[in-house]
Amino acid sequence: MARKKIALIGGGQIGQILALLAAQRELGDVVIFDIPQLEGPVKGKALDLWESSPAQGFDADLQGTSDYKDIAGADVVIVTAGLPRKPGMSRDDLLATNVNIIKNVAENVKEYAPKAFSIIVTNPLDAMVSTFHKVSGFPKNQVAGMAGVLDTARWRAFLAMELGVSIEDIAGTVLGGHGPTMVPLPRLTTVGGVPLMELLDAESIERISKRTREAGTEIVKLLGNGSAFFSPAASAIEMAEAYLKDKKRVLPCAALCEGEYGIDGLFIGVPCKLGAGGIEKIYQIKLEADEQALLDKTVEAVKKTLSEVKL
Ligand code: A3D
Repeated sequence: MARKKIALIGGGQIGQILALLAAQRELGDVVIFDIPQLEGPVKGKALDLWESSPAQGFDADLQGTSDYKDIAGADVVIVTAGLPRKPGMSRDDLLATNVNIIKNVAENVKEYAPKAFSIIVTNPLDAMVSTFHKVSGFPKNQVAGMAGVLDTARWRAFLAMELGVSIEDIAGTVLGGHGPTMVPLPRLTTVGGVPLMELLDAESIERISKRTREAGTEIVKLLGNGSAFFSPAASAIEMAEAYLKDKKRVLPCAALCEGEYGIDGLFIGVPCKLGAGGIEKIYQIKLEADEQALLDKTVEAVKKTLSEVKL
């Protein structure tokens, strides 16, 4: 069986970790695309990583390029092209610059890899995935935004830390837009089957929810120049793997809602089934009134950002 092909659009901080993880997991051959000014550096990153394959024991071809022709026939495209945040910036501050980048990326992916399952990571996430979908004209199941997997990973990690238990045993989900209005769902979070709300008091849960909502900003402040990259890359690879191996994973993704949760025509984080058909299903949760109110708030925030996108 021929190897799959993974095209990474953007070979910066996240792009390079994506390449490493895709190669280590032997998901397929990897092409790292960046702008012509960075052709040398992405070729260097690809070659350096490939030269680590004897020590790491993986078989995968790695190529750096600034020619979109090289992504032809990709099975998966992961888009990280665009500016990241600096301390003091909100994700929405990136909108004007990144929307033009995503337009250009979508046109080229449409031309050279029209069958690829496309995972968007660029911020502001919900507006960028919507822009990519509109410009590419791809079917809705073929386009997903990565945010919920990361937001949920952070929620799970903070809870494991608080409770002193294995990360493997925390299950839960975070809904909504990728920003300060995202909605962790404590009522539906379990620790090895034990309801979280029987293990922690309301005050502790609110403290951890708040840290989750602000987790990206916490990293931006610590790094001082740029935003998180290991955890976003690991999260996007989880989605790519679910698609390539038809795993039917249930993961929160920014997906196009057309009636689900009463949301119409908006990409936003919801639990999805991810398999060979891309986004195969959106799961609807019966929300309590307070949860629905938080979801309504995050929907308004995403709509507001989207209203500023000029295509
Ligand atoms: P960075 O290291 O700057 O890499 C971005 C790369 O995109 C750079 O190498 C640029 O040269 C390249 N690029 C710029 N314009 C184009 C273009 N037109 N075509 C192709 N490549 C281009 O950033 P990063 O990797 O740290 O972050 C990438 C994006 O992901 C940013 O927008 C972040 O805000 C975003 N991000 C999202 C999350 C989510 O959870 C959604 C988390 C962390 C970062």
